[in-house]
Amino acid sequence: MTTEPAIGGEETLRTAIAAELGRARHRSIALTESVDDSDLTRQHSPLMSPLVWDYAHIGNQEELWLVRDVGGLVPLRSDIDELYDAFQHARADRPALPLLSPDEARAYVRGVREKALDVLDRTRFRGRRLVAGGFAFHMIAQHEQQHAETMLATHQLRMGEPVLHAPAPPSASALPETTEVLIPGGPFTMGTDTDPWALDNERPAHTVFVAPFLLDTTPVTNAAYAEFIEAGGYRRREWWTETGWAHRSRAELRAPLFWESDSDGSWWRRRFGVVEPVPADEPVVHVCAHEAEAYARWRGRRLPTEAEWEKAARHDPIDGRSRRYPWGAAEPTAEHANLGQRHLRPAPVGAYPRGATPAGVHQLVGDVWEWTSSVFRGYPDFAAFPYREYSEVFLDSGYRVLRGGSFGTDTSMGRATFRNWDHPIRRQIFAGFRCARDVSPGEWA
Ligand code: AVJ
Ligand code: FE
Repeated sequence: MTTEPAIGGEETLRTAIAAELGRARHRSIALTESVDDSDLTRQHSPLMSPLVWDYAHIGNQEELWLVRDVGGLVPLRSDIDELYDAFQHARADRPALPLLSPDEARAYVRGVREKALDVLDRTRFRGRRLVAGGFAFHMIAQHEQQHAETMLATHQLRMGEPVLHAPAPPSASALPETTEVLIPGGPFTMGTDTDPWALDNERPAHTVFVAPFLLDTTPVTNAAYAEFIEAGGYRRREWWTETGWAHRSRAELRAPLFWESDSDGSWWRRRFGVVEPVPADEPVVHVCAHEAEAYARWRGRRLPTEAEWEKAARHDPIDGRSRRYPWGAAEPTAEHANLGQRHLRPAPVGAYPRGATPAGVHQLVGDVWEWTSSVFRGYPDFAAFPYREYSEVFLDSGYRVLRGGSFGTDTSMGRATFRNWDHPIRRQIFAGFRCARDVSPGEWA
């Protein structure tokens, strides 16, 4: 079903979309203006594009979809499509390309945005599925925000003095009453048909049966993770999967990325250029899926499946329906979740009691992406829309699903149907995890 807003609704939607595009642009400008040209064009890590590539790529996607496709306008620069096509050049090779200079990139994205806003002004949000309900515009705003998170990860990898600043997150105000809760077994609706901004991989809505399981009420903290290290977590093969152990050996993993230990055994971390003691009660971040699984096995736990995560985050056992957010239908505010780069770090566990589920699961959304045990697959009857390269080409290829968003994820992707994915070995993303376990016979009868 397409949504066909009334005329008054159409103006409201147009204003809301313009605001979302503006918010995304404000953020990408902040991420690129905070460093000099050499930092924009440099390769901070072979895992990442130069910042100036992300910036021009944001403009290029906007040109392809909003200016050319929706607007039917002539290209501003058809000569650069190939340079900014993510499938043409690996991230590591991008610094060597004849990219637009920082000033050229700024002029380009400004020019594209001017045209895109003209298109927005004269587009009726009906008819073609691409524009129904304003979808293409919101897709492009989400695309820019996703690259803003990627640029934030590049900032974290950048060496040098701090250039980004943000207030500290709230402190813990109400710890969950228990360390784990029972999520009852039975069916729930996973994915969505009706969320206007849901991307192709979140569709369609379908019923999934989930066996009863226990889920931790918080993500795993740095203190808990440090205990795992202390217990020989990185030295004891029995807690790792075969693939995980092989990777831990090859990559010589010894602690989360960006951690260093002191001679007295205490842990320090580098965070956006600041070296600081690792805070005990924040969710651990910058671990790969293999580290998460080893930790879970050590604790007699496992990672939740993607379906378990989504059921815990959305299923309302009273009316049987799936909600948009763990706390209900209200749009995320600063009280609900640590999203949107409002802070440059995860908040301590217990900092967002208002964002908890009715069953008492805290911080499912925000703070850190949570690794799941699920490989990225299409839901039954998945259909790529509007392009195969957003999701389809990544399905069934060994990518692991991450859920819930991080402190660096925009609120527009805070909905509990949103799916992220990456290689299980990746650690530069803002990823942590929480543990789950099966219900043992006789327990929670
Ligand atoms: C959904 C975060 C895995 O960055 O590769 C950006 C998002 N897709 N441009 C990615 C995306 C196209 C994607 N992730
Ligand atoms: Fe992209």
